[in-house]
Amino acid sequence: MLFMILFTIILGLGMLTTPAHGHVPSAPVKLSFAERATLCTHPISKKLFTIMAGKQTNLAVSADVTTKQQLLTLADAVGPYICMLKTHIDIINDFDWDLVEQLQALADKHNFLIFEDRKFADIGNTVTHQYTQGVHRIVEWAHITNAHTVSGPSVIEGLYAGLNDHTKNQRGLLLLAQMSSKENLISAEYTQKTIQLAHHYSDFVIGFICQEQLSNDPCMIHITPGVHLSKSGDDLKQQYNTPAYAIGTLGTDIIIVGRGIYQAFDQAQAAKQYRDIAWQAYLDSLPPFDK
Ligand code: S5P
Repeated sequence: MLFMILFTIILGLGMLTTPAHGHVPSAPVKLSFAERATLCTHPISKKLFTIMAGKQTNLAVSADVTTKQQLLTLADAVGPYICMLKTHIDIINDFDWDLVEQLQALADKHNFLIFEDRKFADIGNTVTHQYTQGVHRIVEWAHITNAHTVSGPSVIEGLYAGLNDHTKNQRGLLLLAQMSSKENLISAEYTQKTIQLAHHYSDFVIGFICQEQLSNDPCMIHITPGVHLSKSGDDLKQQYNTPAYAIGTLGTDIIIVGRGIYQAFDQAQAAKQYRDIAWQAYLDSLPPFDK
């Protein structure tokens, strides 16, 4: 295994930035999540890969519900099947700090990370305040958040400035390198520059929100929204790929599923179904000696 890890690092270093849009030629050796947990030093990457390998799940549920009770009920129902719960905390009508505490208790109970999908996009000074202040004080409870890179490196440095001695190294950032919506304005060059920013700030940036594998650095995690059991869309230009296609063909690590799960009659059963398909696609993508 040591040989494999060294080989992959050497290979990865040669291919750290690969062309966006158009597939990265798949690396001859793909590491398992367990191997990546051993290799990666950022505590949040390590924790995430460890959870994924231990619980056997590469599913994140997007909890786009609008009341405290709906959010807690969903988190408890899908908790056993997910590595990460993604929130849009600003759509909760009756938000209070008790919700944060109950969510943290559920994350401990079921062993998943909390990802607040805040999509920060302002200058550094503003995002420091948005991350740490206001009603939600995201930095205090979300293990992971994300940012657009339209304002350049300032957004990353501003969020990093919001960390204190307690949260430093206990928070991870994802960069939006691609989007799922039809006719979005992200160009191949923007994606490429976002990949470079991620590598440059890898003591804080743990990966990407993207539509395909973008980096061969095994410590960069690829997380993909726009996933549904059928290749389809909605009437507001969302575009869906299937779980098997996202993991198996596009080479991503984690799928994000929202309506496909929280609108299901049986949320737990739907989460299990998505988890089973996505996990099998991951297993199928590993070299035979790693399974
Ligand atoms: O490109 C993106 C990025 C994100 S984070 N496309 C997305 O759809 N998302 C988020 O993923 C979106 O904000 C929503 O919370 C979730 C997709 O939800 P679904 O109901 O369409 O599965």
